[in-house]
Amino acid sequence: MAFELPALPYAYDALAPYMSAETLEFHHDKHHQAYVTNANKLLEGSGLEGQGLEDVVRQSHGKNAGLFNNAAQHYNHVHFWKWMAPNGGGTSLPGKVQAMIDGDLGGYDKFKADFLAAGTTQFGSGWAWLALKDGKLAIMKTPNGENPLVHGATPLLGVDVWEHSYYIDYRNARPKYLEAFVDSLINWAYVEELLDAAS
Ligand code: MN3
Repeated sequence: MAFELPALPYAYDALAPYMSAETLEFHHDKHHQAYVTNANKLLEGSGLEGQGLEDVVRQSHGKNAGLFNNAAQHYNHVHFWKWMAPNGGGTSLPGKVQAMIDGDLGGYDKFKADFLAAGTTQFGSGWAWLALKDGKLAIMKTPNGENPLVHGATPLLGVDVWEHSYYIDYRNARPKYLEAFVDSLINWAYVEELLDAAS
């Protein structure tokens, strides 16, 4: 079962001005496509053919670096497109995720500050995350393609901090990109959907 590049769930210009059509054209059509193409090549002969994407990610971790990097990035980007929506962000969150952010992370303002700090301090390429671990929400950061799946946690929200995600729109200003992501792009309905599925 070959991996496939999913279509973006919105038009290329739907996230402007926070993320431009040019960024989405390069990021989705070139970068994500390359992860899919490479993962499919590396899956052949790996012994993991026929496994689902999450299992390929977990089982290749620490054993098959090439396959892991590309399959994990495919997983991360499949969700990344859905973690954003036109008119996203804001402070009006669905009930369950709001309650857990209040209970586990000290409220929305502290969540936002800690999530931005995780993304800002991830040195080099990687991701910042809101994840469910042992029944509680946690903020995490990971290098390169790594994600919470390989740390026994379920990713609920992730932001790509590779330069290809923000350099066209924000140049070197990663903190501005992260702030726009939280304030204006997060698809909280999808975060709630993943939280419901995981708990
Ligand atoms: Mn990316």
